[in-house]
Amino acid sequence: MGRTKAVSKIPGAGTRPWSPGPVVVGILNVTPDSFSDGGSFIDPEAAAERAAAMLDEGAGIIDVGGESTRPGSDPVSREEEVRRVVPVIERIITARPEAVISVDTYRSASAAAALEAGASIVNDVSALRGDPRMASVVADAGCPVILMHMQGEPKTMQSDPRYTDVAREVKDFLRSRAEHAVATGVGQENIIVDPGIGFGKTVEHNLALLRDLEGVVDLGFPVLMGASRKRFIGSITGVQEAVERVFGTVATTVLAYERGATLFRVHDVRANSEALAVAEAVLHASHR
Ligand code: HH2
Repeated sequence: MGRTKAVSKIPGAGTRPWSPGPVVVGILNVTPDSFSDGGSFIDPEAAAERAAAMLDEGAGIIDVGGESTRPGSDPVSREEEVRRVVPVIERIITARPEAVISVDTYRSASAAAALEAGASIVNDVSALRGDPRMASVVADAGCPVILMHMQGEPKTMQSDPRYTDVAREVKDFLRSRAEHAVATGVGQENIIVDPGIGFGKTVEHNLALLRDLEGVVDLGFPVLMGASRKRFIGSITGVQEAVERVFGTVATTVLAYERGATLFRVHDVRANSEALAVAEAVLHASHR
């Protein structure tokens, strides 16, 4: 299933289809209703051009999604999701055969179609809870999977999120989902975890998760941070337009990198790549 990728070895961390060091994951929403870029890339040609631009700006992975999971959003059908993402993945791979693509879906059939079209990572915001067949699709493909924390469902998750200790509860959830994934045949080395910034969380919950990110990092899996342009940044900075929240986003990227996250799912690839290059040089005395 899918293509065989050139892989780089990260000592002690298995074989992964991306390079060592911080990785920028460029967001490509092939949707009419995503919260910051909805409607911009619904045309497959425009989407493929956007992917190429993000690769040129430093993205190591392109995350292609066909359904918005913003607060209050409605699900789309599996057929519609496949119809949106597959032609885009095919176009990206034709233009850039070396591109590493993740598919942002919780549906096993959509994941399987995307892997067949050339994706090589599954980004599942439900952490394998949304579809009982997802774990076996990922296990059979032998591909990496992103397991994300979410309290509730997108339609209602922001109505009244509650935790006693958000950092501990998110960590415990991710540990148990990783254990479930391994029990169903997913390779330990193929697991990436994500605290799910903005998914059933208040501003304070998001800030606590960023502040105490080391707890999630201590699980021993690569950690992905997905704070790009999200509402909590606007509520701190006062920037109402999501597309203008780039400076606040960069702050989250650098802080999360310093705390041990290594993958950064962002809309503004160049700004975050440059910030990470400087952070990497300071923290690890390494130039790219
Ligand atoms: N956030 C969104 C979607 N997918 N996947 C992971 N792993 N982590 C995230 O934080 C995450 C995600 C929501 O952001 P976006 O894709 O920009 O918007 P929308 O859901 O409206 O398409």
